[in-house]
Amino acid sequence: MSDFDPLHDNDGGLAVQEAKPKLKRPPLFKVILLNDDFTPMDFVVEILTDYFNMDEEKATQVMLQVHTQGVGVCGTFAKDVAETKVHIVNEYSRENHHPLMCTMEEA
Ligand code: TYC
Repeated sequence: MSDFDPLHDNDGGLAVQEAKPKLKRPPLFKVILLNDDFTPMDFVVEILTDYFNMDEEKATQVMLQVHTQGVGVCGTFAKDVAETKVHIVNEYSRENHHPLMCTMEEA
C-alpha cells in the first residue's frame, strides 16, 4: 500500500517551499525614427500624428529631435504592435517615395 496520506502534509516535518511561478513580463520595444537628408519635415510630423497619436506640437518636437540628433523614439510597445507600426511606417514612406527609416529595439 502507498505511504501517501492525503490527510497529512507528507513532508516528514520539513519546511517545504512552493516553487514560485516563473512569470516574466513580456519585453517592450521602442519604435525609432532615423534621420535622413531627403524626407520632408512635414511628412515626418504627419507620420507621428497619424501613427503615434501625437499632437502637432509633440510631433514637431520629436521630428526636430530626430533631425538634430539622428534618432528619436516614437513610443514603446509590445513586440507585435511595434513590428506592425515599423512595417506600416516603412510601407507608407516607400509608397510616398521617401527614404524615411523606422526601426525598433528592445526597451
Ligand atoms: N532631415 C530631414 C530634412 O532636413 C527631416 C527629417 C526629420 C527626416 C526626421 C527624417 O526621421 C526624420 N528634411
